[in-house]
Amino acid sequence: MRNNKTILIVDDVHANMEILGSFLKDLYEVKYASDGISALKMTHTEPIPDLILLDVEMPDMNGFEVLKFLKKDSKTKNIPVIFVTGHNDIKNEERGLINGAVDYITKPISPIIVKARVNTHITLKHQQDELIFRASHDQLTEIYNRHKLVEEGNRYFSKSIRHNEDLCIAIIDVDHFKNINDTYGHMIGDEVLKAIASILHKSIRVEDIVARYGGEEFVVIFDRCTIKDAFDKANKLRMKINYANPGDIKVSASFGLTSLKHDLHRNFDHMLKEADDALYEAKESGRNKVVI
Ligand code: GH3
Ligand code: MG
Ligand code: MG
Ligand code: MG
Ligand code: MG
Repeated sequence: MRNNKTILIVDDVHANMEILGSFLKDLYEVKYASDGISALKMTHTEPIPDLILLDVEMPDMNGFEVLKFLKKDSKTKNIPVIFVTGHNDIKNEERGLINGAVDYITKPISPIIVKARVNTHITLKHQQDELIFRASHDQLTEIYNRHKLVEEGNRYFSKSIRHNEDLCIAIIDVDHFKNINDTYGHMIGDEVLKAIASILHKSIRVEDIVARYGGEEFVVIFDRCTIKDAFDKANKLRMKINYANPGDIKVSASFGLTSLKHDLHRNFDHMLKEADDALYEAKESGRNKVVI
């Protein structure tokens, strides 16, 4: 059965590429590169390969060098690499595996063995991707979960301290959400949460972060953003939520906003605490507003 996975075959000898391609192309999308440089380029163009079959002996850049570049780049370091080579000495196999190749196949190749090994590593990679996604995303809204928020929050915090940059965060809490559940039912409540998550996700810049913090609470991280700009952005988000009327239901949310004070804040948790205090004030003073 054919699936939507892509395999990149890298070999300087055209006939070798064709042999491998001939029995993989019915099962996978196959891309070809005849040298290291074009192979590395192809790992950055869609469709990104899910697995690479890599020759060792190639002019200009050999397979080990290609592997080294792949491992150095966070975007490509998790693509499984299988060496397919005429070198059947143990030193090369050791070198390939120690440097992070998942497998090492020597010629002459058996199509059945190549297909089986490729299938094993494609499956493992798929399962790993699935686990990473589930560990970092909220199931209902599919935006980042709290675990990922804390991880990213700490990363943004350190980066902002290091480069002396502005950083703001908002905690957003849906107003009287319990009433929505009580009036329309929990399922409709879920749809409202999904709609709000989608508004937030679509409205922020790529460098910003949005996560589901808890039940009906979200956090937005505004990267390199002054408190004045973050206040404007938060108000725009608040109004978008007002105008959304998901399922014809009127919803609003309160925002607690804070900025990183380089001399005061020691970690991301302190910012969360301060944003939460501001949120409490927003709730106390009438809801549907942004409080700093
Ligand atoms: P306030 O304006 O003070 O924030 O009032 P509220 O009703 O929004 O706050 P409260 O904390 O009393 O209620 C939050 C509700 O959110 C209670 C809980 O059942 C509901 N909730 C939490 N998670 C989910 C969820 O995943 N789906 C649905 N439908 N409801 C949820
Ligand atoms: Mg070669
Ligand atoms: Mg709440
Ligand atoms: Mg509450
Ligand atoms: Mg609430």
